Amino acid sequence: MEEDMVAAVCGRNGRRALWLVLGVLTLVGVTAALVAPGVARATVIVIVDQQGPNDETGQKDLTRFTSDDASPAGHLLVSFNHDETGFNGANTGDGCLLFDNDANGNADYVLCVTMSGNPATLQTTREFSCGDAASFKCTNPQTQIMVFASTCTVTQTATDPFPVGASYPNDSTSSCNVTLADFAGSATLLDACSFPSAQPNSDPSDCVKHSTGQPPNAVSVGAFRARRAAHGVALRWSTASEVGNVGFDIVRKVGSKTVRINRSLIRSTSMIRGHTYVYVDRTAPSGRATYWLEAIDRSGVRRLVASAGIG
Ligand SMILES: [Ca+2]
Ligand SMILES: [Ca+2]
Ligand SMILES: [Ca+2]
Ligand SMILES: [Ca+2]
Repeated sequence: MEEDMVAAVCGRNGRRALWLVLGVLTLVGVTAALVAPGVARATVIVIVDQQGPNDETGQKDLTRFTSDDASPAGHLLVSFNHDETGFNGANTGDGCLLFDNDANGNADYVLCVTMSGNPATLQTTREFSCGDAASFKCTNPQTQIMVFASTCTVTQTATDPFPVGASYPNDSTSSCNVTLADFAGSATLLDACSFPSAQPNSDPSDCVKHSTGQPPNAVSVGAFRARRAAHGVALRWSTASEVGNVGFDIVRKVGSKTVRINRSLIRSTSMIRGHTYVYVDRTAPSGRATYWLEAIDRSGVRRLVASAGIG
């Protein structure tokens, strides 16, 4: 049963509550396997489309974005995926990464990629400053930044998070090395969105987090992280809401082999407020692995809501 031990801790008191849980575990003689200080950092945070697979069609459909929390100083390594691996004729894939640099949750800058061809390749990379009035588009005044140092590449990668996605497991991935000096020295990645007509001040066609029409999943996951710990891999996730969600399963993928690592459902601890969960995979292999977090709602519908990799 120890493998199924989950700590559920609320918001701002999370750390204190976590150590309380650790203390209780020690008291009852359980080997502490939850997050220990000094463990290796996860390198990549992955957010999958919060409205699920294929919530938009064709070139509009994005599937995920990533942010590397071990990026070199002065840079931020980020990426986002188009579900399609290529586009026919004059069609283009247009998507932007939206960044906040003053912590108010609205976009101050966007870095935009246009790709074309089959398989899709990079056509242009553009940067804009924005009006800081929305989290999902570059509001006016939108000003194109003509000289910048950030760079992007477009390649096809086997990172489609959705088995029912187009050309699974392949997506077109825009990988960007953001030079923070372009963005007045700091930037937090808010979202990735596709836009019609390559105009980031228009309403988005599809975003990874912001809903563009489809109802959001019952559960909204802010971040899902995997970190190597003393007794396995510690998986930590936070939710903003869990309305109608009954619990979670975690699936580990190594090579082509997938296995559910929790023996019984990891139950949601709240139906309204968000929580932070920690689960330790005690049988984690030493090499690379990908973890998928699945949410199960009251109707028994399960949705992939996040994934995380460990090297
Ligand atoms: Ca999508
Ligand atoms: Ca795909
Ligand atoms: Ca802002
Ligand atoms: Ca979406």
